[in-house]
Amino acid sequence: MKEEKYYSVRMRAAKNGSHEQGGKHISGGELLSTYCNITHAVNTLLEKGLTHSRGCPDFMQIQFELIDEPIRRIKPLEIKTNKVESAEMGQALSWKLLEKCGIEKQVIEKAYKHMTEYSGIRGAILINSRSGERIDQRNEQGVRVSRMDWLNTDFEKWAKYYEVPAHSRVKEALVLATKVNEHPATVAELCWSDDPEYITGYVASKKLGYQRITKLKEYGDERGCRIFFVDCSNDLNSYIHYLEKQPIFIQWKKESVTTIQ
Ligand code: PML
Ligand code: MG
Repeated sequence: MKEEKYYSVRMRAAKNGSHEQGGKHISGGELLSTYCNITHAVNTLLEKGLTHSRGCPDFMQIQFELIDEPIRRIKPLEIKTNKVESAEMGQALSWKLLEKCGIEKQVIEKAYKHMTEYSGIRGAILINSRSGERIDQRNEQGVRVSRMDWLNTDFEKWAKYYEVPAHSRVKEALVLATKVNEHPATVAELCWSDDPEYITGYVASKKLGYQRITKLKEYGDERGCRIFFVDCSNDLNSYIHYLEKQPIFIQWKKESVTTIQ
């Protein structure tokens, strides 16, 4: 049976002009949709961009395009929620987890510096997992991971099973982390939200799964960023191509549950 055709639907919103004009990044979003569902997908992203706590956008772009390549289906990373009482404790835990992924202290230190320097950019920044140097050349744009999704019905079953809030934010972050960490060149990912009203962030890797940390910054802080620690001696361009272009659907089956430490 031939698979139904899917479209990648994307949104980005900014304030004080477009991103290209130096406007402040407000929100971005990614969905995969069938042709029949495009209106719904566009409306979902429109609503997301219009209601973000970073502010009201005066620029928004929503676009869709047909996906020609076959869509890969992968299972979500295992999830663990680490409850911490302060941002300091949360950050200390993120260091510990990154060290468990084999990343040296001085590289983590550099990553945290990048985090402050590049906070507010709309894509992720890629750093060499051994030196800590930034390796993508995308400046304030960063690399935007795209073409991925998870059917809501499947996600909701998963969220119920793991007793995790069935919020689109958790879904979107886990979809992205799963896609990124599926690639053999990704050593780990560190993320905290640029939403001033959202203080939960995470460290993710193949081995550790998706490790949510309930407090990584102070409430009201607009700084946030995604950093991928990459061991990519072979081909950075093909790595970036995977992040931007490889279509991925997350699929979950209760039978495939494994546990992480
Ligand atoms: C974001 O705001 O997009 C990043 C949110 C990361 C954490 C999501 C969660 O697991 O609660
Ligand atoms: Mg955001």
